[in-house]
Amino acid sequence: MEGSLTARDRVGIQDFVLLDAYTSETAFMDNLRKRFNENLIYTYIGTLLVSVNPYKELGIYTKKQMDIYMGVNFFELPPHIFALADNVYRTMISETNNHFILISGESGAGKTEASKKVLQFYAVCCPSTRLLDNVRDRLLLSNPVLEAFGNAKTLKNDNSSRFGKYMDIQFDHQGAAVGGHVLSYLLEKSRVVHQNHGERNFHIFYQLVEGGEDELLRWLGLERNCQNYRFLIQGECAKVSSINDKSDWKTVQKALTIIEFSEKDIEHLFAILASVLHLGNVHFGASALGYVLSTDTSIKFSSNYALELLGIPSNMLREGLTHRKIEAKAEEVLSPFTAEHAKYARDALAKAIYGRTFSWLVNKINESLANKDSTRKTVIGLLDIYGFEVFDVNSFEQFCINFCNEKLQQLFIQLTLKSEQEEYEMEGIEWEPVPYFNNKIICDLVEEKHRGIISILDEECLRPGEATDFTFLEKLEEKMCGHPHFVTHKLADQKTRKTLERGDFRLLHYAGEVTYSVAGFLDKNNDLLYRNIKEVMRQSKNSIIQHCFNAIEPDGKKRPETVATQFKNSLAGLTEILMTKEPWYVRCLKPNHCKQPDRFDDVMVRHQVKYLGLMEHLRVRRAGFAYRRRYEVFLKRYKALCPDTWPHWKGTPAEGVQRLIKHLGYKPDEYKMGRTKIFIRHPRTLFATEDAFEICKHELATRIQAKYKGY
Ligand code: AOV
Ligand code: MG
Repeated sequence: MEGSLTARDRVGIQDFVLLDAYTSETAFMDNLRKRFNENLIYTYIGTLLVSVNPYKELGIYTKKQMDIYMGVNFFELPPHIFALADNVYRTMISETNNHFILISGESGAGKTEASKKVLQFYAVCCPSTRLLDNVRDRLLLSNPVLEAFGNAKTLKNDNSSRFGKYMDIQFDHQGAAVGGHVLSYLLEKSRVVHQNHGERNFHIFYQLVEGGEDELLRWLGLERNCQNYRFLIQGECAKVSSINDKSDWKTVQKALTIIEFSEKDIEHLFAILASVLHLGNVHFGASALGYVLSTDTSIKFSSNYALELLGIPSNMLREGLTHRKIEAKAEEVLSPFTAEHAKYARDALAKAIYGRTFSWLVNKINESLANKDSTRKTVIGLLDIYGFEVFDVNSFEQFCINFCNEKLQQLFIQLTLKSEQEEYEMEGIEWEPVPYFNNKIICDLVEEKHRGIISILDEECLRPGEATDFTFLEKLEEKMCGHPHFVTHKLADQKTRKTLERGDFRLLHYAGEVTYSVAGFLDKNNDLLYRNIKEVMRQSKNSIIQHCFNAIEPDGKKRPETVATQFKNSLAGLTEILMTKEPWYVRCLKPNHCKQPDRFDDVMVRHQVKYLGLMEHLRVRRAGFAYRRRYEVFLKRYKALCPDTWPHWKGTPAEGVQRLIKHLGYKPDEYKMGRTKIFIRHPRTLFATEDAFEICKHELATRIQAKYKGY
């Protein structure tokens, strides 16, 4: 394919490992740019796939393309996400073990698109029985539903994931996709009540208002005009040219039926969405003393609708939104809120309703994807989370998202750069260490017990009334002072050139520096909902709300875990899940900031190549060995290829392997013998051995057949 010099000059090299000047970042960039200009967005580093977002349809994801890649050796065709998917699948079948594909890259780099392509490949290409056809449809259609409720337009990406998603696809022993399971991570629910300029609320709201049938809207008391709803227009961009809310609505509706949501479920789900929009329009007037006026007509109008839709007894919610219940001397006293306070209660309720409904939705999808038979299955996990993001103003949400990316980078480092090099050392293989930046120091800064930023934040959340966002910042400054990745406004000039506002702190992340504004940190971390509002919600006639608010709450006395701590723990859980599986990587790169095709911003891409550690990965790959097998395993599989080792080898496995590969004609630079394993440098060596094995198996079978024919 890349035989002639001119072709190679034009399209570059499809595996960076084969690059002559493999240590040169410039050569790496040249190759990447060359290929991008030819619409070749994929390049390998060994088995790792690098992908550059083309921001245009390339026509490379058709059924025909899938057929081309199905069942073909990894390096025989041009790099493609389908080749990776196919390779993972076939390894899973032949080794009957579990795998996961880690898709990473910053916001807008193409993670979600990549994960969808992988899922489509499995749904279309894996064998299936007619019985299981609907599993494939459900797997595929879970995506538009989750995206409608969990994605939104941000300044970085018109379809930005605002939750983290890990999906297991389960296969039976014949390789048919038989089920799935989704784990979701921290939804950015503050978006329900607030959107920055140029951003939108979650897609589903616009889909409903734009696409909902007349009758449905009438029933929900909604008008077909996003401008009428405060929760939809704060970003002043309800309409987005790249998004067709109307047709997306149709897709989601169809998907909901195929995933087997009952008519009642769907009705209740839409009622919840509408009630959130109505809640957003509840306006609180204030008395001369600042207290909320519960006689205000807008409260009545909007909240009547909200109440009706939520199936809540009249007046209860209104009271909950405008008064606090205080228990005094065995008596309950209602104390009125200020208008400010009432707004806060309203927003907290809208967020709680949406957040809990989202969790309900994920559960519902899981019920529909669950495979009930108990035979052993193997899985391929797909990890698609929110990418690293930096805006003009960054808040608690970005802090959590960027921490999550920091953790995934740590996982990547541990699984590739660190453990790979440690293994060579352990096996006694001569090795020139490749230096790399280990971001563990930043992970620790955020999550270390008793000392990290999350712990300090939690401590402040324990001092209601006394602590504020600013006391939190003061504590941070006091405790983190001098940390190489933490900058306060006092030290800003010394460490970075840019100054910092009071009220901000800056973290030097693996992917760059981010300035966080502390405003709202305590509140978002606490995520409190007034008790009497919760009680009101429990009485709802809406089955989803009822379910969401009646779920067992942690023991009243025990303090519920804060948002950041919950998130930290769920990420630790995720790491544990992943560590038991065999990893594969897709590293997505974003070519420009303007979401435009055919623009390759050198500085920007080079920065990503750097922080993703691609050069280091290439160096380790290039100097290292693509395959390794324990001597016993290698010998057991291939011993039939050598008369000395077949059928039984009496010596040590290492000696047997030595004899075997000598017979096969391995050259000295193709392999190394470690303490317990043989290391093979290039995949092609193993492929050749594997081919010989196939022929040998075939011959053996023919011989046996011939022998029995004689009888
Ligand atoms: P992300 O998942 O990495 O960002 P997406 O996968 O949503 O990014 O990609 C952003 C947009 O880029 C998509 O909506 C497409 O328009 C375009 N795009 C990405 N990959 C391709 C491709 N292979 N071919 C054509 N267009 C593509 V975020 O979720 O924001 O971190 O939180
Ligand atoms: Mg995404």
